[in-house]
Amino acid sequence: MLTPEDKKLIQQVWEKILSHLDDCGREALERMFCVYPQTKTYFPHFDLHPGSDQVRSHGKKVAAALSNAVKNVDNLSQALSELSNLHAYNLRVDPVNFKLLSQCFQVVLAAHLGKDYTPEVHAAFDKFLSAVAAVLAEKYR
Ligand code: HNI
Repeated sequence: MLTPEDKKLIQQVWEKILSHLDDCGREALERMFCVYPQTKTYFPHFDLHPGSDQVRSHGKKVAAALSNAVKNVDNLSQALSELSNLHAYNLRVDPVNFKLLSQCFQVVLAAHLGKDYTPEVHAAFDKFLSAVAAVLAEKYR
């Protein structure tokens, strides 16, 4: 459960990284493909080299979806409903992979925020990204 304090921290951090959100999305994907190469199997149609146009543009989409989630943190199921359908019914991404991308996104945040990535911010994002992942996976059964 995200506390009011968690939500405040998430919104503050989001403001801070807003100007390079697209980079954060791209970097998270680059980390995921490098650290967990099995995730590349979902993107056989992409050029997955770091910095490729497709990785860049996909990073932008993922970052925009997360922005939408931050804005609708009290109503994630509804806000992410279409994405949840897409991942469950069309893409059929194994839900274990959501955790992997979440973890990579956290590392990107930590690298960008340095000392501002406090344990409290870490905990808040861990809860938030778990909640996003739970919604993306909720249509699987
Ligand atoms: Ni995901 C497409 C958001 C996790 C594989 N994904 C999208 C799109 C968004 C998105 C936004 C674009 C939808 C559209 O075009 O309408 N994905 C997210 C978010 C997370 C996530 C917010 C988790 C936090 N996706 C994952 C994971 C995988 C994944 C973990 C696989 C490892 N996603 C895909 C694939 C596509 C996709 C594959 C389609 C790409 C394409 O353009 O063909």
